Amino acid sequence: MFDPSEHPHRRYNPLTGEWILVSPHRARRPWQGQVEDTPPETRPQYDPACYLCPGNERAGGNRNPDYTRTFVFDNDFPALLPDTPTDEPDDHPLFRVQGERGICRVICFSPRHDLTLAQMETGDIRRVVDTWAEQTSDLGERDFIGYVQIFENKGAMMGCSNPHPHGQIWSTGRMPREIEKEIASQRDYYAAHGTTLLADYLAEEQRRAERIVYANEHWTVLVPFWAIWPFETLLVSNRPARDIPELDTAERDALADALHHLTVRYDNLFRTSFPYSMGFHQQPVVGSHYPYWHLHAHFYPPLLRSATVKKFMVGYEMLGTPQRDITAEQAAARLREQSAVHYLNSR
Ligand code: H2U
Ligand code: ZN
Repeated sequence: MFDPSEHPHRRYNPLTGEWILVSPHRARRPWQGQVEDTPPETRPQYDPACYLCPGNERAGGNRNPDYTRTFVFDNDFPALLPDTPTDEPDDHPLFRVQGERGICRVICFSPRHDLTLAQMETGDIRRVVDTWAEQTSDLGERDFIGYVQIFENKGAMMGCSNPHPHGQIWSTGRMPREIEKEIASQRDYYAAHGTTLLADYLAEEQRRAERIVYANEHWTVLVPFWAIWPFETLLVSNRPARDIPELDTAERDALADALHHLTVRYDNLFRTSFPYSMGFHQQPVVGSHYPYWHLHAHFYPPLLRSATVKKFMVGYEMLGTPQRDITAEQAAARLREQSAVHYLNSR
């Protein structure tokens, strides 16, 4: 009889409408829990050579203010520009091209060069949540912006250029590819059931209680049933909120708390500053009818077995379908059992 902890199988991702492959028989050897004792990287609180530290000069001669909480600036090397022509100059159906407008910004999470979200006080993470909300509203008011993508790229392994705690925002005229997929899935689900896809998914995850990593009154952190990355997680607001600006005080506090608990557990897992790409999926800022949208964040971390052994998305993953060995249930159990105290603070 089929046993999902033993037999190779496919799992369906209802948010994207895509299947993934799970090969649990390859990961059955017992978990060693071994960590390389890599000495923690020590960084100064202020780095005179850092282009994100307070008071320092950035590319193009701009100087950062002596900021004390968060600081946002327009990216000096933006991938998108606000005044690009948006027509489709080539009408050949096999050579489609569209001009795309946008605004790119960088958000410093803290003036402290030596911190990360995992090491910041929850009250200071809460400032970051407010900044994300302000930025979503501010960019959303531009008539040429249709979607605001907030994200953080953390760690050299993810191609992040600077360890100073920071994230980015790319806002675009049109919908990004992942958002297009999630619009279609959430819209169709809502039309058929009258409830949001993630509200029903969350209720069932709470009932099954196998993949939940952390939960507070307003947010739930879990390894999604259809996770691709070994320790991928999904943060879901318990209420079907549609975007960050809509969150009330208690929900913002709880989001900061959930981010704190998740990032601390990530760091503790391999006793390293855990690399990842994370970002929020909010309702688009154009139009006004997104009752089906349910605010959430994805964390996509590359590490597999230790601080240095990462999963590669190559070969069959590139040419066929993404595949994983350790199951989502095993990954959730490992994250759940981590201490809620950061390992650097517990020596
Ligand atoms: P990462 O988060 O991937 O490290 O990128 C940092 C961003 O900072 C990157 O998009 C921008 C780069 O364009 N940047 C500036 O805006 N000004 C600078 O002086 C250096 C880097
Ligand atoms: Zn710095």
